[in-house]
Amino acid sequence: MSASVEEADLRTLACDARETVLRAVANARGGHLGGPLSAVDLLIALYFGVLRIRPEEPTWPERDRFVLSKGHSSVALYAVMALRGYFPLEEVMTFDAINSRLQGHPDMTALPGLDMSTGSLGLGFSAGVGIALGAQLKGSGFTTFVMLGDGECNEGTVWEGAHVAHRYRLDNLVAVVDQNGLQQFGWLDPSTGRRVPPYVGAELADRWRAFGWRVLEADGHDLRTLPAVLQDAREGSGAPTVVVARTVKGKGVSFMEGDYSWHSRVPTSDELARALGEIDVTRRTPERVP
Ligand SMILES: Cc1ncc(C[n+]2csc(CCOP(=O)(O)OP(=O)(O)O)c2C)c(N)n1
Repeated sequence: MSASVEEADLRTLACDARETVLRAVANARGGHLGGPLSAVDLLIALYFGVLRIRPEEPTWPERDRFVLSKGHSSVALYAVMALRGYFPLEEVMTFDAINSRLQGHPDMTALPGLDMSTGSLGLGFSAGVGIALGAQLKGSGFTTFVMLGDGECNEGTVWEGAHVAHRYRLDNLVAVVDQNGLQQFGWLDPSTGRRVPPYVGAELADRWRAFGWRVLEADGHDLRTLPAVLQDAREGSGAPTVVVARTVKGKGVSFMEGDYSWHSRVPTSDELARALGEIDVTRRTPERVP
């Protein structure tokens, strides 16, 4: 079932997850960092405060479903699943190895506990809509949560799925958008040389609203408030709900934050040591809001 964990513990768990993400990508010499680090707090809030799951019984029929549609952030999901007890934390160090269950993009045929294989942006969300529709038709009581990136919301399939979810009044479906304002490269603003966010200001929330969704907005790093917002999201009635969560790409490591070039860069050993040092300071400073 959902674990009841204090906010201070959630923050420690988030530090543990960030450390694991950094070590796993450095060890694999490949993978993504910016998107996984922006998603960590949302994943911690979901897995430790919201999802009704049984890690020891991953196929429990009544479990809430979770689909990481931004599948390139798999390493963060693996870190959080391991911390929640699905498998040993050490296994995350096999990330992306040829025979590992923990592939660069989630493979549900390899790892129990995954509800969908993802990686092609937009498709995981559509699958989540289908899972929720199936549950509605069968009268099943679980909620389906799907996490997307804001860059991913450029995909046409996202809006086709959003349309269908509203058409069938899927109030058992919650989308969580990790709105970190950056994608892989994105669009360049030639006048400033800076990257233009996929959606500016309230534009993204307004679009979901225009598609008939109930919209909740949140600080995607505030573990004091996130569990309650995500809990509220599952209480929708008559409409699907989206949580548009403001986040920072590369969150937790100062020299990665807000820099799109860390989307999928591997840290040098010096950069890794500096990054882990920063995570450690955050872990040992309980009053510091990361
Ligand atoms: C259909 C498809 N096109 C392109 C890619 C390559 N790709 C992987 S991640 C990414 C950027 C995604 O941006 P966003 O959704 O904002 O993710 P985040 O910033 O959270 O990492 C792209 C283009 C892909 N995985 N799937």
